[in-house]
Amino acid sequence: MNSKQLRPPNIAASRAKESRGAALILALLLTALGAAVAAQLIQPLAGWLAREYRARDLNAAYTLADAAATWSLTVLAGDARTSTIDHKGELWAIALPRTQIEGGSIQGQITDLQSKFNLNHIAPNGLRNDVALAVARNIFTRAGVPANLADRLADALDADELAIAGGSESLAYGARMPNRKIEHLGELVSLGGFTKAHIDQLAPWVDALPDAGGININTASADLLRAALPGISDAQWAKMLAIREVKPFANVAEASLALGSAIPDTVFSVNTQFFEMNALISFDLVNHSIAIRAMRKPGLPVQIYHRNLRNA
Ligand SMILES: [Ca+2]
Ligand SMILES: [Ca+2]
Repeated sequence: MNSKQLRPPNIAASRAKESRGAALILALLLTALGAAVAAQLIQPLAGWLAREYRARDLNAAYTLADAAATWSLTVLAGDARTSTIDHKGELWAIALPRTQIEGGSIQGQITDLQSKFNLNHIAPNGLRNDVALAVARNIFTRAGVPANLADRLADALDADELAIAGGSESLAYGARMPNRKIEHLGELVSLGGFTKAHIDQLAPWVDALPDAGGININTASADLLRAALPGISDAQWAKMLAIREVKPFANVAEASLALGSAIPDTVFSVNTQFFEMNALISFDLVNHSIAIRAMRKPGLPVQIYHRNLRNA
């Protein structure tokens, strides 16, 4: 029953038909057997019907989840054909409001994962980017997480065995560092020093993407930009954000000009390669939330690299 191809063509109609069928069976049972005996049969029948409905709702949810994934890939591919920058005025950024569909509803939204700071950008291909590390330290501080944990993370990500503070990483941290990128924020705890509370504090500001990729200056929140680049006056930020509101930046140099201060183009960009699509799919007996992460590399088809479907 789990096959995605099994979605009935008309869920509402077939359900109504089955409900009528069930009522008819119950009526016949009551007449033929008398209420006392029929009651014993109703319980298992009700359980069977609930399972049937649930299976059908699950199939419909799977089908819709696939449709939502396909839709987001199509929107992102279309965007790549028509623009070289990414900003919140584009089609992909428009949320799909809760929409009634046959027997249920769907709502969804694509978000730009590079509107946050990508922790793996601290050491692209195992090579530490010290400007990105400085930005990480600023963001950690703003999030209330000790800045020296950004150094620990940098040592854990970079390929070498030399601790930033000097000496070997094994000696500095009491254990050999993994020397590879992280796949999700939860991994930070395994590096030592980080707590679950630190991860909760960092989560609004950072993410872990499967590859290097800097902060998109067109989509990052004002709060994140201020945290990443401290020491710039409110007036400068206000001017820069007002310009961005009217016309997204075509490159980082343009953004630097608007800000009146140099923004490092080794950490910031004006486009995005990693997106997440979140959808909520609801039927009578099934509520599913779907999260899909997609990678859009220049010149390549948009690819799903992570998929999570769960009961909401
Ligand atoms: Ca775009
Ligand atoms: Ca290392």
